[in-house]
Amino acid sequence: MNNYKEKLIKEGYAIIPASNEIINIVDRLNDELDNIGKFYIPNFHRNNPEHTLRANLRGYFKVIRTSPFQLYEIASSKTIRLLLNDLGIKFPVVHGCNVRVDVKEESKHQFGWHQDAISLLGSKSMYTYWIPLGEVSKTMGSLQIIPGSHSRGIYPVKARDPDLADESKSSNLIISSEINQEDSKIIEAKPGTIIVLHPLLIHRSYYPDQSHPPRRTVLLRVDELDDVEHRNRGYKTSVNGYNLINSPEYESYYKN
Ligand SMILES: O=C(O)CCC(=O)C(=O)O
Ligand SMILES: [Fe+2]
Repeated sequence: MNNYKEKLIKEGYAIIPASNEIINIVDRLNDELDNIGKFYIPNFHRNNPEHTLRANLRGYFKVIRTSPFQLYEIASSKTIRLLLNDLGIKFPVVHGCNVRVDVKEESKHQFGWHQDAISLLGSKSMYTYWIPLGEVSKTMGSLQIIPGSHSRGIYPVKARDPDLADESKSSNLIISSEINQEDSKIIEAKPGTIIVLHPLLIHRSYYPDQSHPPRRTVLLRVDELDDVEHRNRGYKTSVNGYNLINSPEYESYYKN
C-alpha cells in the first residue's frame, strides 16, 4: 500500500499532488469563471473579493455552481479515473460536482464542523474530492480538518439553515456538540491538488480573519454502486432528498 492510501485509512484524508492534466483544466475553468464574471462586472478580476461579492448578489454563483463544462472534464479526467481505480472503487458514479467561490463577507455560506455522510449518505467509500482552483492556506482560506476523526463514529447534528430546511430535509447538517480543535489542521495546497476526504471525517470551511481573494474550489463526490449494503438500502443519497436523519438504516452500515 502506498503512502496516500495508508493516510486515508489512518487519518481520514489524503493529499494528491496536482497532475498536469488537472492543472490544465483548472486554468481553463478559472478563465471560464472570469469570463462569466464579466457578464456581471465588466472589469471582473478573480482575486478581487469585492467583484465576486457584487456578482454573487446578482446571481453569479447560481450560474457557475454546476454549469461550466470544465467541471465535467475534471470528473471524467484520466487523473480522477486512475485515482478511483487505485482507491478500489469498482463501479463509480458521480454523486455531485460543483464549484464554490467563498469570500469571508458571505460568511453565511461557511460550512461549520460536519461529516459529509450524515448530510449526503452514499456508500462508505463515497469520498469527497476537494480541488482548490487557487492556492489554499491559513491566509487564503481553506478547509480545516480533524485528522483521525473519521473513526470516532457518528456525531449528533442540527440543520445549518433551519429556516430553509429542517433536519430531516437538510443536506447541510452541522455537528451540534462541541468539537475539540486542538488537533485540527488547515489544509495547505496548490491549485489542482486533490484532497480526498473520508465521508466521516470531521471538517469545516476555513475563512481567514482578514479579507482574502475569493477561494475557488471544486467539490467532486463519487459514489460506489458495487456495494451490497448500500444497494440493499436503496442506494440512498442526498440527490433524492435522503440524509441520515430520514434514513437511519444507514447508521448500522457506517458503524461496521
Ligand atoms: O468547501 C468548503 O468550504 C466546505 C464544503 C464542504 O465541506 C462540503 O460541501 O461538504
Ligand atoms: Fe464537507
